[in-house]
Amino acid sequence: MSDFPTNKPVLVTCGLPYANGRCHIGHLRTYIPADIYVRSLHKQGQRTVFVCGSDTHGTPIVVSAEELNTTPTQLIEKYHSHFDEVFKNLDIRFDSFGSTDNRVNHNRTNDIVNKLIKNGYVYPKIIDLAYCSQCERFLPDRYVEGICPYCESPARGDECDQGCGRHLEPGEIRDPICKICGNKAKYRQQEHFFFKLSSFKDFLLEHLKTLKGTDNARNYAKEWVTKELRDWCITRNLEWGVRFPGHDDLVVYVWVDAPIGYISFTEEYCNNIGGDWKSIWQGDSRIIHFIGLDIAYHHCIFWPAMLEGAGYSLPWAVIASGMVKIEDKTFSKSRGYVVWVNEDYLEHGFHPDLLRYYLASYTSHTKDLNFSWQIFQDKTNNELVGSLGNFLYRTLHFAHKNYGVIPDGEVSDEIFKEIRTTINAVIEAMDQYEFKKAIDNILKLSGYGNTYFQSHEPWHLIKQDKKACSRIVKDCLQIAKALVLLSEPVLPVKMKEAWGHLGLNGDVTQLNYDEALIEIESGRTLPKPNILFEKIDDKKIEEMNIILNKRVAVASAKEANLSPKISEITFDEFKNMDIRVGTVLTAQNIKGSEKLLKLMVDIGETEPRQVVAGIAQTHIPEKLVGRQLILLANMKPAKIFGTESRGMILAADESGAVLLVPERSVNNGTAIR
Ligand code: B3M
Ligand code: ZN
Repeated sequence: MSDFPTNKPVLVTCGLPYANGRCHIGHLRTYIPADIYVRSLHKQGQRTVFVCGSDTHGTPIVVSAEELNTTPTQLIEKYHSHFDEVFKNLDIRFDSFGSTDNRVNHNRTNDIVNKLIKNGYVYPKIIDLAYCSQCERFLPDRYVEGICPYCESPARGDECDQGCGRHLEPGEIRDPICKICGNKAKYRQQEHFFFKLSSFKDFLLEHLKTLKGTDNARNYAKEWVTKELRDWCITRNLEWGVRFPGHDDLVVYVWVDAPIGYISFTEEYCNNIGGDWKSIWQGDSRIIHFIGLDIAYHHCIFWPAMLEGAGYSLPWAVIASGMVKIEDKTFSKSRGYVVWVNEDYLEHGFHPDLLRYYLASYTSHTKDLNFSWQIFQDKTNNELVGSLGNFLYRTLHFAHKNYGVIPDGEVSDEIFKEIRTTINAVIEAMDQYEFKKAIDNILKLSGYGNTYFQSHEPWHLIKQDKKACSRIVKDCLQIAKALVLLSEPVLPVKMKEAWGHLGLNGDVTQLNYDEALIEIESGRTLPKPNILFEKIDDKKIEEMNIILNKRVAVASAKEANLSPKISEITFDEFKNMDIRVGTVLTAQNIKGSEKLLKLMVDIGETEPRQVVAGIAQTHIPEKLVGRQLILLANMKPAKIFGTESRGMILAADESGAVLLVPERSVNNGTAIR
């Protein structure tokens, strides 16, 4: 048995999803096992606080907001509620799903950063920063792309995401390119503030000796701490984020305020229920972080050093999962190897429990998980339908049909022994964060039950010796009760249903594993059971593979088209383009956008034409009024940043927009031939 329960609440967290895009099954690689783990702790009588929330700052947010022509606030609101809804639909039961842009997190971050400053762990330093002369701005993190100086792979500002995976400090990336305009960036000097991570080497080596969780995270961190521990730049030139104390032109690096979200979400939750968050974050509760291995550095090195430097409790365990592959290909949204939770799964009517089962039972938690629709069908049909579902249904159906109640008799000792062995094996596996192993033990009990039922042939026995048959049926019902309790953390919705089929009261999600060792009560009415798991048919899987293959094909075609291969057009096709001369009547900035202008243009029609143009960074609106320009008038109308645009201004794209204009003034509406 594990050394749980402790009498103090255990805090379990999951890495915070960036609120800049939809939830895919790669996200779920850690969220579902974490939820299973928390449910399993509950079944051992352990109190827990389970928190997560949206990561709402940093360049992942602001770059996405610009690309989507929206504001960071609108973007994070949209995707915060998206993730919150998806997690609820998948029965991932966070006690608090917060946002790092909540006031509590701004305040908590301020408290911690001020403590680090006061304790002498923060110092100013002039550094070289990528700067774009075209966009006239510094280029923090994902605003700059280039080459990783360590492995020569293409990398983005603060992370070598396609190569060695290292964290990159500002100024490290080679051949920097501005992500916004594509221009070569230069380096310019600017004062920033550093966290003295290097002074925590001895502390971290000690911390990593006692840190529990998975070896992959600990060993990765140990290697880095031993090899090199560089101070981290903890400020950025961004408008959006948590202000760095005393510097209105700087915000803290997102990896400062994001993990502090674990504390502020705990604070929010405890404040709501009248609990004491300090007993967790400044006490001796266990703090357990579930993350992807790609952020092990942040969680095993940077974060504990920050906590130590500011006088907060340290993580007790870090559990790092392997990555997700799709059809054995590296997960990649840009190449189409992605499975979206809503569009590709829930909206196709697949039950959430089936995906929970797949993601928890496919492989060891620290290994890479391959998702394929074929494997999904096989696991559902062979394991859930063929083993667990089959045993539960045949037992309950036989008992309902032949007895209508839980029959008399005593459950055999052999059965209780089998159940206890399974409970211990499941708890041991959960303690090792080996969810597949836990589920394999559950399936082993289900296999034992199927063999027990089959070998005693109750359908014959009932004709020869009803009393003996009652015992067998009762034994099988006890096994069924145990299976439902043991499977609830993985299959919460289906096991709630199954608990009802056993005619048992109470909420199975609130009952301990030990309930399985309490003899099922004879005489309780047994309702007619339904089939818990339906087979997934080939046609459905074929349909899902077509969707995935189409997505991959479109992505690769798009990638191919990125290379400038402009196909030829005929004169007729050119004649289909309605290109005219027009005069600008009005020109205004569009609220919230740095790039867009709304123009009203007279193109010789009764009504002026409204057009949105991405020329705000190269043209002053007032100076455009009265000027003639060239407009493609038969573009399909589009809504850009909430503003309708009916046409396109023609400009040469050479380090920003250079407007095409007629060589002399002509009538508005004059056609270009
Ligand atoms: N938002 C997502 C990632 O890099 C990042 C995690 C923050 S956890 C504090 O995986
Ligand atoms: Zn690299």
